[in-house]
Amino acid sequence: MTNTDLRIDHQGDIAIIRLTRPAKRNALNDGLILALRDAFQNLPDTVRAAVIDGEGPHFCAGLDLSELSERDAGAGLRHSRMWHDALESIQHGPVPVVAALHGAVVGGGLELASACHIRVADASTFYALPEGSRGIFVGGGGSVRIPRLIGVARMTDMMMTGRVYNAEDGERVGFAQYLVAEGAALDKAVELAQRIATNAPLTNYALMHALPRIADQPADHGYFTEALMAGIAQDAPEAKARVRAFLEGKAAKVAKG
Ligand code: 1HE
Repeated sequence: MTNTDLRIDHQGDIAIIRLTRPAKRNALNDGLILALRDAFQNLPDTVRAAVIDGEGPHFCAGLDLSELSERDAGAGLRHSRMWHDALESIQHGPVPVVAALHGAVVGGGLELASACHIRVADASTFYALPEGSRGIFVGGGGSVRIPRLIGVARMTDMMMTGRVYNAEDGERVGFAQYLVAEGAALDKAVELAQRIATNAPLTNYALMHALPRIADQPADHGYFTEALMAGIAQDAPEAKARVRAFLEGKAAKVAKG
């Protein structure tokens, strides 16, 4: 399916997936949500990592509110499940995803960012959940993912009081793992994606699929899942080759950060 509000560019083994609806601040209408889902479900096998960014002054203004007014309860439920499906195809999709954030990262835009594995924010970024003041609730998985980043208390505060976090405070509380100068988020996100793409695919798979599930398990189950994943990962020929390369002095040492 082609949607002119989404563009996919390839840079080596990195896919750069860009929201291109700047006149509407990249607000996510149904067509754009389905295009995002389709993009992640159909990434070519050659892609090893992806970056999401947004054209114009803002990353994403969230749900396209112009589509909200006519829905009844049943349609609202199905709409939310459609978002879940799309954002799930990012979080538990084929490759790690780095979000390049700037300007507004609000409502469903924050839900989209939360479904990515790494978030890089530039100094213009701000985070908000205006659902509280619009009389609605999050519907794109935000109530599950956002508390895992910043905690239930902070999310409650954002929705109850309309609190907006700036870029610096957003990094401090855990929205973004990286904070960069204004205009530098995309370059940094691509740099990180390129680094991630050099990992063994099974390691990236474990980080995307096993780690968040282990975090949700009771400790005893988590240890067991970890052991299964560790056994599977170390059995891969690529893991053996990488360890051998280190032991033979042919692989990079860990350098001081
Ligand atoms: C939109 C949307 C939108 C902008 N749906 N049309 N999200 C919100 O409540 C955020 C609403 N948006 C804003 O607060 C501001 O637009 C921004 C802070 C993001 C950007 O401000 P600014 O001054 O740069 O742009 P603007 O002039 O407000 O917007 C430009 C146009 O985009 C304008 O349309 P125009 O026809 O008058 O040019 C806006 O109406 C339009 N626009 N945001 C529709 N969100 C799965 S559930 C998720 C639930 C939610 O996400 S609720 C939160 C929705």
